[in-house]
Amino acid sequence: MQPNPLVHRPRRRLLVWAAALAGVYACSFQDFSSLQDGGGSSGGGTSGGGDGSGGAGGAASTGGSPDTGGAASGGVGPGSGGGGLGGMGGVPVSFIENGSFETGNTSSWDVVPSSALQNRHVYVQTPTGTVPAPDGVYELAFWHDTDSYQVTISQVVEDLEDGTYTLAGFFSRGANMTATLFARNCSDKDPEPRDIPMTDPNSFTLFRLTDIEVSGGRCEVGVMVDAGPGDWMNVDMLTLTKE
Ligand SMILES: [Ca+2]
Repeated sequence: MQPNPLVHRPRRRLLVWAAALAGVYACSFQDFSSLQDGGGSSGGGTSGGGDGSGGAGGAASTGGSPDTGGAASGGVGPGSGGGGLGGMGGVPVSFIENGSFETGNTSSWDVVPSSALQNRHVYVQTPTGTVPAPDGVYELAFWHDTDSYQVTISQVVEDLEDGTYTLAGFFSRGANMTATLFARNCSDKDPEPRDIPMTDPNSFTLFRLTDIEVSGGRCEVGVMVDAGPGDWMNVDMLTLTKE
């Protein structure tokens, strides 16, 4: 698989990233294009629930909209500092660790309740259907065949410059569940959480929470799910970028 553009990389690899952004790594570049150009979604769809029941396959792609298009003003790049990548064409940095779940697990994320992992209400998987993950080989999945559950997966990002940020991700989900994208404890005027809409089950849709004001360097971002038996959502490529 091609290098994942969203995990943190040592800066000595900037040339590699530059090559990736230039389109040498076509697979990754497709995702960047969606982010940069405001295209609706990438990837070929969703794998459905943990048993693969939703994986209808297909290379569906949805168009952008004001709500779902364009996660960042200029794409997402490597690094964990706050300085951006001067001389790299203004490529913004995603400050989220393991936002594409390419560790194969939920490392760097807080899962509440933690029993949701043991109970397999949420887990990292390789797609179980024919539809690839939007980025890399792993995706986050919420699904259980018999349980109703609530779970939050979040990450406290630190050492942020004061400013305005956007949280974005690729989502594919079925009916019935409630899922929200949130940012909290970022300043005294946190944005309202946004409901992640139901999507075409055969595609991922880029969805974002904008105008996140950060003051004081810290910001907690994540996804909250309230689901019943059989409800499902797959998530990939979560990013937090400075606007
Ligand atoms: Ca991934």
